[in-house]
Amino acid sequence: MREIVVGAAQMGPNQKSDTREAVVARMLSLLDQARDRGCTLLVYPELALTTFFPRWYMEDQAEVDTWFESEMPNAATAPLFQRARDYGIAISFGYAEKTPEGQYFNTQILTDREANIIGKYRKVHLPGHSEYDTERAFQHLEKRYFEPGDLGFPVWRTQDALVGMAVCNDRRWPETYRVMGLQGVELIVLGYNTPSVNSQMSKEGLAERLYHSELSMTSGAYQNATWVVGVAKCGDEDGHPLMAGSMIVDPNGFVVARAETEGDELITHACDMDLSVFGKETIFDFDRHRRIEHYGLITSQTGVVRPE
Ligand code: CDT
Repeated sequence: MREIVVGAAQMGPNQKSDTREAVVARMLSLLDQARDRGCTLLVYPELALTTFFPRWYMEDQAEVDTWFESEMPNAATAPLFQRARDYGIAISFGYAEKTPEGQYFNTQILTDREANIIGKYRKVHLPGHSEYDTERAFQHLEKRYFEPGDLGFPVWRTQDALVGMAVCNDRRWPETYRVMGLQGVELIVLGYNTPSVNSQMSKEGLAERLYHSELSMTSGAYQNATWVVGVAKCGDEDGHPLMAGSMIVDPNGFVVARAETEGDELITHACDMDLSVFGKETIFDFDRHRRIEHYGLITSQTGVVRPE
């Protein structure tokens, strides 16, 4: 059996005033728990090291830069890499990346069990807006602070499996899963920071938000016969609630582990990679059943064009 014991390290809130060191201390505690439960891969959320800073409008680039990491590992995260290496646990987490060329991305990395970074993914689907929006209950300025990812949706071979990554809003787009599905992906790991209410429609509350998140991940898993692990940063960040709902979804689209709290919480599952084989060889055997002659609009057109 090709098994990866996956841990989803849901994190409670990071306040604006929290230092990277304080956050990493909590990540280390989750790593200790993951070791006790036999994990070989531990997944943390999007922007794990900081608060979800795109809710704050900033004009001073020097201030914006304080939320970004210009190298990884760095002084604050070195203890996490060191302990992951000691335990032989691969890790994946999200952070705001500033490149040496001065580009800014919403990034997630994947290591092997020796803590070498073997994969990097940069968020493709950036939600929100780039200028201050007076119509919203709160801001979501990802389009202001990040560029769309430039690495596509690669898949890496590690721990005898094919593993891909996505970040938050990416999980709502079927293209995300399908591009990795076409590379044979067996496990997709993703982190998210999702506000508990819709900033543009206050009556859309927590229940709907949790439902849409689950719907997106379970359908992506089923339609591509892959494991999906979604990990939240959640709880109240400086008065702004983020939803929880971290889960591990099997290749048939069933939730096999689910977080129960809105704080630091580890959920785990021994994921059999071979569970994806049946779906990939039958109903979702892309080679036999896909009809690409009818899919051209998906890559030639971005928005909706209605007939006259
Ligand atoms: N972080 C992130 O991508 N959050 C979005 C919120 C969308 S509302 C502008 C999400 O899809 O969960």
